[in-house]
Amino acid sequence: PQTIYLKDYKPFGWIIDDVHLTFRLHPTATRVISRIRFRPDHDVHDRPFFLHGEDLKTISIRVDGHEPTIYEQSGGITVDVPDAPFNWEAEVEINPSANTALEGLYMSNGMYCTQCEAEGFRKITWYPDRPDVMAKFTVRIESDAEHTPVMLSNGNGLYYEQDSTKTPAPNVTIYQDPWPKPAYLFALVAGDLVAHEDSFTTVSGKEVHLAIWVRPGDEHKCAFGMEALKKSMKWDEDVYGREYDLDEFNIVAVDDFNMGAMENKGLNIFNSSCVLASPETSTDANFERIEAIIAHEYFHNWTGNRITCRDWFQLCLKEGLTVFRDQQFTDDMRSAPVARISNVLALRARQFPEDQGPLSHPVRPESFQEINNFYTATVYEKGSEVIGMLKTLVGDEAYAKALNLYFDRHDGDAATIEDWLKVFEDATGRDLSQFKRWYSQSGTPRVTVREEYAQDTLTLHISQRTAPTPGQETKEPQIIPIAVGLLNPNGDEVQETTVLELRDSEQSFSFPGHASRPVPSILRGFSAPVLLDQEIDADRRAFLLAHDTDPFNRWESGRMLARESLLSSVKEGSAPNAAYLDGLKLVLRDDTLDPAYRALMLGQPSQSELAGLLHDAGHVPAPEAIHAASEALRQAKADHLSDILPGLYADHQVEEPFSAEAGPAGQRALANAALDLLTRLDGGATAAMQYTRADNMTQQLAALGALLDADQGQEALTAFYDQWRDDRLVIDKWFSLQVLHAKPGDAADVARRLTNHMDFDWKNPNRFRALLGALQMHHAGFHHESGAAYELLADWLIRLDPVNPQTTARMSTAFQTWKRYDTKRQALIGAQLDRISKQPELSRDTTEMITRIRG
Ligand code: B3K
Ligand code: ZN
Repeated sequence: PQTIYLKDYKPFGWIIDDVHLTFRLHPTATRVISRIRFRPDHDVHDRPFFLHGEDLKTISIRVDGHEPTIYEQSGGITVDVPDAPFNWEAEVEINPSANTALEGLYMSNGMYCTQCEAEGFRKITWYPDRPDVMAKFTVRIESDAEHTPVMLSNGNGLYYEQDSTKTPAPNVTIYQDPWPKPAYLFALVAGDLVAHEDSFTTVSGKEVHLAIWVRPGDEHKCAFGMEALKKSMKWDEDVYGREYDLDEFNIVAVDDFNMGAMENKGLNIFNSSCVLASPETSTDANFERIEAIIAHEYFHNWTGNRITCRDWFQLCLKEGLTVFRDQQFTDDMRSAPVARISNVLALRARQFPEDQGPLSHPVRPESFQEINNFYTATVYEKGSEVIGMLKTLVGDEAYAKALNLYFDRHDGDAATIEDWLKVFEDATGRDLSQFKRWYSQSGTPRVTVREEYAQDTLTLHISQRTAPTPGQETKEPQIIPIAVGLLNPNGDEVQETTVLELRDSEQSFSFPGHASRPVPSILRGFSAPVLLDQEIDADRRAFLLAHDTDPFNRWESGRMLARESLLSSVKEGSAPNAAYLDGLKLVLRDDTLDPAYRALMLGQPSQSELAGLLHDAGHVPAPEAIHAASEALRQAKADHLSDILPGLYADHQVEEPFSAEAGPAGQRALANAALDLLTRLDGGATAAMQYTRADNMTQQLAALGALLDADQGQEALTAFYDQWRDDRLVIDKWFSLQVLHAKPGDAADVARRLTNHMDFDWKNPNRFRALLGALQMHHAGFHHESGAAYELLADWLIRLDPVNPQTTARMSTAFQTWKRYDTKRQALIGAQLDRISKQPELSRDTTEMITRIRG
């Protein structure tokens, strides 16, 4: 496959004013007619006229009414065109039913839908399918009213005509989008859909018609998403001054979708799992995720659509910023400390392994073979962290000023990271050239802090170092904002949070005037996405766990105690740390603390996180030992907290009717965290009771998981299936849960058995991920010494690749950590990687991933 480089960027060479598309829908032979007006871009008019196209059956192509000379190229055509404005007309035929890759125009349960980002529009018609070519689209859709009573595209609906006197009754709809956009934001949906409708009046008084479109029968699952949408619209006006810019905003739920959702202009398309919600079928975690994703896609209207990316290397320009904005939104809607901890947990679980392994790449990559492989935790989540650091460094006011400048200066542009940083430089007068390294250097910086106390002064000697990553042997120092506070030995804060700017490889920062030695609380709020090494003993951690005024660092102290306790039991077989258990009990007893926060306190580092830490410290992680230590710590917590668990459980039962708000959700989270431990004491008695009484999915699923842990779950599992067999999203949970709660030695077998279940519809990405994604999340099961799970996953990746390369490539990241493990496991995984890469016609997506993972 060909490698594309950022440094080779060249503009297209022509400008498009208008695009007119006509779709004559047919499940296996859809006709797409395009009429486009091109004119030379005189600044850069020195290259052949190249249009992308893939899997298109060309019926006709005309340039100014004549058949032009066409040269076929890989991935498209070059065409002889005049050196002056001209009219392009093409008719192609495509087959939506055969499109299992779910990219371009495809069918999901009899419904037509599209996914064009990143490069799917080229599967619809000949076009310059690149984000820097922006045009106004008018779309005419023709079909019949019986199969596709509802037809939607971007922008505003202009014209509808259904003629029921004819058979089949024709249906014609025209949509017009007044805003120029790149082709990746194009969307079309047609099918038998029903709407949950509402409206929103914007700050300047314009009424916007809102609709969430679903299959008949799912209407009752739309209300929560609609509320989330209205809150997002209001929040973007209040906080960023951004108003919506069309007469309608449509969301469509689709069952077969490669990722979460897509921000197509005025017509967001969602994986049904990321929009449909009801208390009976969705967990609190689902509700929270749905709210965040609806917000994320809506916020893209300004950060992504009005201002888009010049090329795909700039992906973090829209994704990092939009994640940052949706995280701010969640902070405002829910508890900010709880949200921050959850974001850091996700960053450590997904981004850190990526950044510290063979797939490490900068937030703005410099080359790729398949851009879909770069919609990563690094581009998204680290991309957001980078913006958070920028905001910390310049301050809230300057951030707001820079953002206003960004919207003013770049509205309607396809912009770059240079443009983004320039608005901050212009708004603040600050030189951001060193800061830019966060975009170009990959890897997680390791920050080491040494303390010195003399003459009433505490000095922090701080150094930074980033290990080499693929393609980047040496690293330059980055600017790292380190938020620090100081506590005196009584636990009172004597220095409130201040931000140290670490710029050099080594720097010292002094805090004079402390007659007794203060205890520093370092990297408050996780002010930078780094690894922190600190000389600190268990007593000081316990002190911070009891007294830190920064909620993130207070949680972090407990986390570090748990981490150290686990690592020493894996390495030295030591018993769980008493300071941790005592400290935890104090926190859990403190009723002034938010239940959701206390629930997070009860968690402990995952087994794969521990494997990474052991590897980091020069040990070879043994998955079975890590599993045993994790289980032992859970049991120790259950024993140590046995006197308070029943109370915690009982006091956090929600009596009021279900609400997905943060308050009651936090109570359920704490009760369920207590249940998990209680089950280790009562053998599942409480869980069985909860299962019978549960009237919402959060409680039903937690009870079922606890019962499975106690080996009491078989009956409930069958009942659960019978209850929910007709609800795809719930059955996804049923698949995942059985694998996640299997014994390590059984996980692969359980998963293999489930692949034979009649409901294992493996071409549906949600179902595939539910089962095989759960297997890779079960650390001890996936890495069981038999190698059975490696083989099973490889079998299914090989099977899925010709059908859906994007999902296959993404799921192959399960192997990215393989070099951490012992030689026997490396040989087992290596053999599977070889087997995958030897498949004839392996997709470009999977080839690139496997090649990078093998290193
Ligand atoms: N922009 C889309 C992701 C497209 C992924 C293409 N493989 C969703 C989002 O980030 O909002
Ligand atoms: Zn996004």
